[in-house]
Amino acid sequence: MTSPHTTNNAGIPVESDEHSLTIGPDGPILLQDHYLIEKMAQFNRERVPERVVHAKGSGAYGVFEVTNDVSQFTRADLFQPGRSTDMLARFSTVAGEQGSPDTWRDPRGFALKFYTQHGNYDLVGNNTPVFFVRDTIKFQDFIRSQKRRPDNGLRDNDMQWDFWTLSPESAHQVTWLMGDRGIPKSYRHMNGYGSHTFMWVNGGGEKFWVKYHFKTDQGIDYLPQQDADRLAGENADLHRQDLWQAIERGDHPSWTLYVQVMPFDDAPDYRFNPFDLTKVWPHGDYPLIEVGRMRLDKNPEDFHVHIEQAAFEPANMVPGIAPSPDKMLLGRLFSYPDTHRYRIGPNYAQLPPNRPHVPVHSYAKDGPMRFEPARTGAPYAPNSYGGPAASAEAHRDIAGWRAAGEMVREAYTAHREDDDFGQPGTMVRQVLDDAARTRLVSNVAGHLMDGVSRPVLDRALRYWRSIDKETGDRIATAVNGG
Ligand code: HDE
Repeated sequence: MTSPHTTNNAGIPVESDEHSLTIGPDGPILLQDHYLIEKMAQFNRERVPERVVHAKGSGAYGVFEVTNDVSQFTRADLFQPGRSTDMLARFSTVAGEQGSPDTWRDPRGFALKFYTQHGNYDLVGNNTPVFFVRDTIKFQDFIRSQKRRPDNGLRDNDMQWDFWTLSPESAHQVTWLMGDRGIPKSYRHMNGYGSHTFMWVNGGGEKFWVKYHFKTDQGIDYLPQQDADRLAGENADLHRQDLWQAIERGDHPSWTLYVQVMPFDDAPDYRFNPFDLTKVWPHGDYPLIEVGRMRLDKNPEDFHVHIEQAAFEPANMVPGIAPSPDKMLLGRLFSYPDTHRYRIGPNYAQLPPNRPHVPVHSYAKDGPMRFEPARTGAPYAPNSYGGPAASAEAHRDIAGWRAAGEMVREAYTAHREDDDFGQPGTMVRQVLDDAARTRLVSNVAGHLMDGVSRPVLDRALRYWRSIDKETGDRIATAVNGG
């Protein structure tokens, strides 16, 4: 097969990719070498800004298939019996930049986009069921404490522990992060969680609170700290490579989706605030109900187009699914489309990974890089020319919860177990075995001995003793060299 002739971006054959146009061999370069200028200018614009968090990631396309009948809980199209829905997944680390190692200790993003019959449903979760903070207003401070210092551009464990120990609601997520699951063996070997509580609404208008759990069918597996440190130097792209190669060889990774369902009226009297993102719902209270399976079977044709420009947004909820009063989730509904407009551009929703697989009848028009023509003749609503009209039926789910009262800035305190250290303590004592507890102690001590100064260090030891006295004492002994 003969290779095609190179063309410029306008499809015109070019003369050379080796020599620019000059006057004589030593002469000045000519401005009319349009192709040279196009090449340089295009190169200068190859990057879009990396994501401010979750910059390093990898993804693939796949299919979600329903395996159980949950229509009694939701009318969402993608969860109806027999349904199969195309989807995109992107996994990521959180704090590292684009080129950072895949094996650094960090939560992992687990972002999903389902191309449903009622438009895109995005479930933008993590590989952990909880988070470090419970109010959106703390997120920016939290992330700054985890990323680089403004003065020397270095990451700094002192800063991390300073923030964590001054924010005791972080204890559950920090315990999780410092344990085995803080460094998954690969993206295929971790679970995914919707993390927040969401509302589901069935065909009869009945409401439920739900939490999503995607359990890996490859089995949970992790990397010990020493192996992860070594691999970070040997192959920074280990998890990207693993995912790509597994799909290429036909070993398509899959996850089984389960939900926990809480009856709507249980929420006010539950033992802790069910909308608090630092808490899990014990399975004894609300057992897992199987929903379906997602399988990733197609690598992206072009990483930049399909993965770098993928734009996930928690506000993309389809009929049958709605937000809960989780303050983190509510903040995220605003933040994501805002970042996409800045990072990718205002018409980001038209790009291949973001485009719904159903027709768009929006009145949006124009703007930079618009390439889909507006499909409405009269670009305003209401109009007398048969333009699209909004449907009260489609959005009845959103008007889902009652709220009344004064404007307040208030902590959750109304429930019996709204404390910060109870659930992480249970995790250490009842979920981890002896060997896992020993690795936790060693991971935390190693981290604390790397640049954490007093008084932050003392506060960190008190924090761990509040989670679990014995574990805290063991960490103190390791740190103080006793
Ligand atoms: Fe994100 N987060 N986040 N986040 N997040 C972003 O969106 C934000 C939070 C998560 O693969 C950003 O496109 C706020 C929780 C994933 O493209 C940004 C808050 C959870 C991804 C943003 C949170 C997540 C992001 C950065 C506090 C798990 C990567 C670039 C309320 C349940 C998605 C971007 C992908 C990315 C904001 C907290 C998951 C800045 C304000 C909690 C998986 O918009």
